[in-house]
Amino acid sequence: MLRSSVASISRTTLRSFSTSSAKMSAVLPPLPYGYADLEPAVSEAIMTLHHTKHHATYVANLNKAEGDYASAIQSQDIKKQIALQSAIKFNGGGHINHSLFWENLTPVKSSVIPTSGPLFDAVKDSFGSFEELKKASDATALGIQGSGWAWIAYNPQSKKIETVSTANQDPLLGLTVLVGIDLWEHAFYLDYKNVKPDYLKAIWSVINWKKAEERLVAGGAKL
Ligand code: MN3
Repeated sequence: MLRSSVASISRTTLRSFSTSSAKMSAVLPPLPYGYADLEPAVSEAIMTLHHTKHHATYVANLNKAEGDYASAIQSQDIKKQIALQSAIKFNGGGHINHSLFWENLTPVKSSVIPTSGPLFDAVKDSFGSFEELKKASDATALGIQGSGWAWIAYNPQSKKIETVSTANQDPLLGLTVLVGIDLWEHAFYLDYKNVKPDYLKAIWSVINWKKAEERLVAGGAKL
């Protein structure tokens, strides 16, 4: 039984009904904090650009591609349907990934690594400690060639936490996302230039471990 990362975001976060057309369309979710609230880890400039430009563009392009896809189904244009699939994967993945990412970040003062509970137990069981989890997560993130995402995820089959990466905007399928880390240059270049280890150290200081634990429990971890 495979689980999709989509399952860990509520449908209302990703979509809303448009009353005028009664069509479903993706919407840009608001950040659960202010644009400057992740400083000094992530600057207000990056957060503003990343959310209002990058994520907003994935949402707009996803809606355009899905609208075109619906038309192509109506006109039974199979070639057009096939041609649209990469745009749906790229922009749909971008929307899913960023929606997960914003929610698994939090201001430094509320980023507290747990010392007991389901997430603590699962990390201890899979990695020994949060320090070892960070080492594994960093190694996975630094192993990405080009643009992509690093994930800390729960595998419901092995019942272990794993660190994995996906390329481009590919969403993580089959595992429950606990934490996503954007490794596209637009996520860090303004603040950290090419020094990815400094970005990874900073992002670790703003991880929302409460959200990660909620996702772990919702993902079916029995601990
Ligand atoms: Mn991004």
